[in-house]
Amino acid sequence: MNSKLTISVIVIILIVVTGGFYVMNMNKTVTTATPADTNQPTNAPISESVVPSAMATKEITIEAGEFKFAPSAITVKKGEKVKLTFKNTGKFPHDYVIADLNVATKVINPGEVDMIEFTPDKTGEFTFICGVGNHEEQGMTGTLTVE
Ligand SMILES: [Cu+2]
Repeated sequence: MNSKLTISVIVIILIVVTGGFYVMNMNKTVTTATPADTNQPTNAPISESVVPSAMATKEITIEAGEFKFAPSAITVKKGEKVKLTFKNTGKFPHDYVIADLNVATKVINPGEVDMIEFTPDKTGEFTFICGVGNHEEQGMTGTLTVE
């Protein structure tokens, strides 16, 4: 094995890899968001022009207690990204499961919050439940409607 040739090849690979990282970092710097205009109200809706190629994200908060979800009926659109904040306001651990859509939060303890994101890819009515113990039988169910 020619060791000079081997070293040359390694050096060339290092240059290519380093150059690649440099270009990737350049792109990151360019796409970094600028701070919001301080004159704008902080909770102003994001204008649709910010995300021209995708539908806006639907943000939903669901609270879990004994033994119910609030709200227990939710409607979203097919293909719309759903950002779900799940809060346990009860006294027992709870989770949130939509088996038909392969969606589930972690089991969280009282006072905890879990956040998940999913994009429904089919329309219909899907039952969601709490999978802990017999909470489903005690009333922890609801319906997610995908239009
Ligand atoms: Cu539960």
